[in-house]
Amino acid sequence: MAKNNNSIFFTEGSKVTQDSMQTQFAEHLEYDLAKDKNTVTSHDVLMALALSIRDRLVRNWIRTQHQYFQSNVKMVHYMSLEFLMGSLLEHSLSNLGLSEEINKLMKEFGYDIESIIKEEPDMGLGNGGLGRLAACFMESMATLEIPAHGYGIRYEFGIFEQDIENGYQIEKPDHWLRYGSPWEIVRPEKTYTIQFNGTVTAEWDATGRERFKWVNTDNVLAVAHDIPAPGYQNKTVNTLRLWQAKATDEFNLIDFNQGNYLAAVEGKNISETISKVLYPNDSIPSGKILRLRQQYFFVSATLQDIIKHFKLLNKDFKAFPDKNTVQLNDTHPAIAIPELMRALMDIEGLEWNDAWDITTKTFAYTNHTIVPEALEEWPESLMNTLLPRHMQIIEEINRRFIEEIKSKYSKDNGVIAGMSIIRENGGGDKSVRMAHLAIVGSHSINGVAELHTEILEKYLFKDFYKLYPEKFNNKTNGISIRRFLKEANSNLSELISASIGDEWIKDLGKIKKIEKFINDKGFKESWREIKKLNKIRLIDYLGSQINLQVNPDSMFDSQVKRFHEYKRQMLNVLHVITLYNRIRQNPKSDYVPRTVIFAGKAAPSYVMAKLTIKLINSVADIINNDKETGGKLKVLFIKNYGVSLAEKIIPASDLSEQISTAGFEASGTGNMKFALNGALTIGTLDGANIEIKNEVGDENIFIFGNTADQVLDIRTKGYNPGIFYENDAELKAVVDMIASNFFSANEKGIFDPIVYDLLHKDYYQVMADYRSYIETQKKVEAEYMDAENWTKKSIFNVARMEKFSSDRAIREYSKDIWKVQPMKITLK
Ligand code: NBG
Repeated sequence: MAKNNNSIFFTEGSKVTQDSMQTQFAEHLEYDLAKDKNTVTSHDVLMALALSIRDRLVRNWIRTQHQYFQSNVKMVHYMSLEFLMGSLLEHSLSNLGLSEEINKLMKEFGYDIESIIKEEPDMGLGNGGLGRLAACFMESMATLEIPAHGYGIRYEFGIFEQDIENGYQIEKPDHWLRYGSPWEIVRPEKTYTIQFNGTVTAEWDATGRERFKWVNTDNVLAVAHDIPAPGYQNKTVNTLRLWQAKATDEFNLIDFNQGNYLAAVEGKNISETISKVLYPNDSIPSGKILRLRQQYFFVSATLQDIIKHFKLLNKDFKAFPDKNTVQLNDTHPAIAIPELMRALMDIEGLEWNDAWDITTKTFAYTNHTIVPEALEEWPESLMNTLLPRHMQIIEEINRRFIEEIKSKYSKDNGVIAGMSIIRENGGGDKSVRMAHLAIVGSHSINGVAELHTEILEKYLFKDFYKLYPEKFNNKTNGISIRRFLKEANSNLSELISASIGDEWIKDLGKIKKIEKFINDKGFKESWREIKKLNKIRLIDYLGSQINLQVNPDSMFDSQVKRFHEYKRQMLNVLHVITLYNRIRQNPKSDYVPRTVIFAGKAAPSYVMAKLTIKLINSVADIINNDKETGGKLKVLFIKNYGVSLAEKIIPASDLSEQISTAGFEASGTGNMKFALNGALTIGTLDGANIEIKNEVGDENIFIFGNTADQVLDIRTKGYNPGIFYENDAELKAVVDMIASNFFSANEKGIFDPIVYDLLHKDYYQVMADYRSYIETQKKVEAEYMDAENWTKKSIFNVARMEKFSSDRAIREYSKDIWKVQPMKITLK
């Protein structure tokens, strides 16, 4: 692009001084977008601004990559099928330290930065916690100057857009790339061939060794698209490399030669579907062949990329694990284990033992869920067709592993069958347990909160833990402080910085200093004022989407996360109906006005989760239109939850609902985001809630319900939810209302499956925790009435969040698992 100051964007008499940012902006508008001030749209403004910001990132990006290369540094490769990045403009501005300057500049040009930011579609390449964690980790790795790459798929369609029609969730495609992304840079030179299907041949080489070849395969190309991942106000810019599937040029020759040109081209479309769409399932399996193709596609491209890079700088593969460490984000990329084995043996010519040693030293595996249906298994028949060489390798890994079990651990056939990578399902039907493969092929296995890791060791992977105790470790999750406090809650972040300085942004331990203000009236008033401003900002942001009056002085009580039965949005609904009944029965009593906020998507195939969304909307309809409840209770379902919405809802919330059945939420990260923004948690002793409680102190959190041990105990002894219904009049009234179509007069019977489940199954023990939850909500109200006291607790929550910074998590991964050191980028 030409660099001059004669852009047609500047008009005569413009007050703007033409320094480089202004020039860049104007030039991008003119030369990249071919617009002048008469034709410019808000989308053009976004693009031009983003491209100008990217220009600023690029120099450091090149320097960073160059310095990594020059010093042949050990790299972290974070392999993840999901990266829920959210929007990048505001974040890049903040990390570059340009927010104020650009604010001013845009104002001078007559634009409002807020609306430009709103224009950017979220990069929603993930479902929920797991994908967002990957994004927070990218940010922390860059901030801590850890040499790292993220590797994933450039889905053309990210997580679906959720609409609500007549209370039901409707899914619409998320065409985030419709008008192109200003952030990505295509790297045609980084294109790799990915093989599928075909057969395996074996021949003896000159040294008398059997060599395997994977031949007659169907090939697809993987093309790299790079996104910059900048650190907070340093020079590090790491890379998020996303692969796009492209057809090879090898047309189907038979079709082609017979003059059937179109049929020949059709094959191309099929191969390109690999990177079309993200599977919208969170903690439930898809089991689809395309999903396995996606997994292998990005894993193979990534390993080819890593190996190619390695060979430019190193000769001996033994050094591979000293230069590379790969973190497998759940089992989704676990096929990387046989793929690296294949590459090392079949392509690079290494022997099994050497290849295995390198492989296990390279990989580390993070488990993110114990929900049994989410543990991936692939049918052997599918693997044999799609990845025949990998299936052979897996069989050999398993054969050797079983030998190891027998010699070191147990000869019991039951134990062996339970640990085997290949599950025998009877009748010759077999499947590959990806978690077992990941455990056997990695040197580290971690859970994401203390309780979760304990559950892995004690139950889910008990035998593996006994066999390999040294492999297991805990790494409690964390969140990006920059994104979720500094950017999302700029008012609070300014108040904090004005009071204690801004070191907390890079070192969250420093935020403790705000504890000295707990008795400072002015500080506390500002604290409350900011919460109220954030509520108003949220209401404004939602605009016409909500057609009811929301009271910014009411308690904002939020449960925002994916819909899943174990997360128990149902329990929250039962509380809402209970409150409604109490208000109707005693309208004159004192109530804390509440706005109960729900947001979240359900997997399109998850019937119960979708029905829960419908129930919430139906309950909201009745309650919000009942004059009796008026200012006391409102229910809000905010549609299309995503990162940008989270950044608005969380800072506006007073109460954070973290009410999963104990033992099921591996960690949770929303819980951390709310506490960091001064919301108090009502929650079970589950996931990271336990650690939050330990940090903030029992008096600053509301804990209720059965513990994980009790939940298990109840289940083992035989659980009868009907008893709770019979013995609790208030609960009975609530369930009866749902059953008698109080909320579904026009669609009678639609909630019958919910009622049936609550009374007869209730796997997640909603009924068992109801009473304790209701009583605890009562305590919440009492505490909320005392604003001074509540504010104190809110401050304590924020002050004690050090542990939940993703910087802490990344430091632990770097030291304990990856063995990597930070590298300061010094190149000029
Ligand atoms: C989710 C867990 C959360 C956890 C995130 C990040 C999956 C499969 N798991 O509890 O449910 O916080 O992972 O670790 O998305």
